[in-house]
Amino acid sequence: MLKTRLILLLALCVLCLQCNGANGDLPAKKPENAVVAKYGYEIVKSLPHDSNAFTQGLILVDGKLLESTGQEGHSSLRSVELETGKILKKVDVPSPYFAEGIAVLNGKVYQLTWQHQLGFIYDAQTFKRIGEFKYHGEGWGITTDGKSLIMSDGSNGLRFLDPSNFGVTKTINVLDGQTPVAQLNELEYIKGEIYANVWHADRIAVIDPENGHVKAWLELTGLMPPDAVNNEEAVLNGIAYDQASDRLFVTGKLWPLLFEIKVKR
Ligand SMILES: [Ca+2]
Repeated sequence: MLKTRLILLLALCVLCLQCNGANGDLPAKKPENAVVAKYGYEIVKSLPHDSNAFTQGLILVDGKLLESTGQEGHSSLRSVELETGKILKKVDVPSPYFAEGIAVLNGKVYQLTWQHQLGFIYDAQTFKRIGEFKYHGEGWGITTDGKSLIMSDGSNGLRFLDPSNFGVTKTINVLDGQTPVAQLNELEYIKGEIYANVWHADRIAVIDPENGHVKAWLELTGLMPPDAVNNEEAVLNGIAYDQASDRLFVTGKLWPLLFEIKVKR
């Protein structure tokens, strides 16, 4: 009897090992349309923001906000006091240019323009214009991983540019599962991930810079009450990360407020 039980037990063990051999040796394949994570938010602080600023680029450098504003005839590069929204320094971008995103790398501000395939380079301290650069297609958002400039152009592609010659070194296609995420707008590189506004969406894509996969959506619905803005183009656009204090700020075009938020994962 004991012998029979032992044989049965042995047979069961062999079966289990075979099962593991078939399914356990390889990592489980991720479904192609796996639902990505959704992150929530908590408002840490609400701060004043110029409700005439058509925000197209937002970054935080040395505790000060740098902001690029768009629209022809109203475009600018400005330095803004974080706590008060007071404009500390501003240079206008003349017509016909429509300014877009900005990034700071090695003491220089790089500013895109929407449809002129031309970017401007400024000294980050003085805002003196010290150069220009060209690119194909439209310019929407721009950020940096500390080596490359990374730009969006309204499609689901993000281009990595070599800042020494503005050549494209890599392009990633941003996908939510298998679905392209087009109209990527203002960008921010945060701790190895790219955060991207999507034009007219109340959420931010958190993107893997290696392969373009959307790792999560930061859902920001309700951040700015709809009745607080009176323009259908007054949409969420503007992400700034302060590396020194690990703080995250977001705003929108023509929004009267800028929010420090905490991401709830
Ligand atoms: Ca940004």
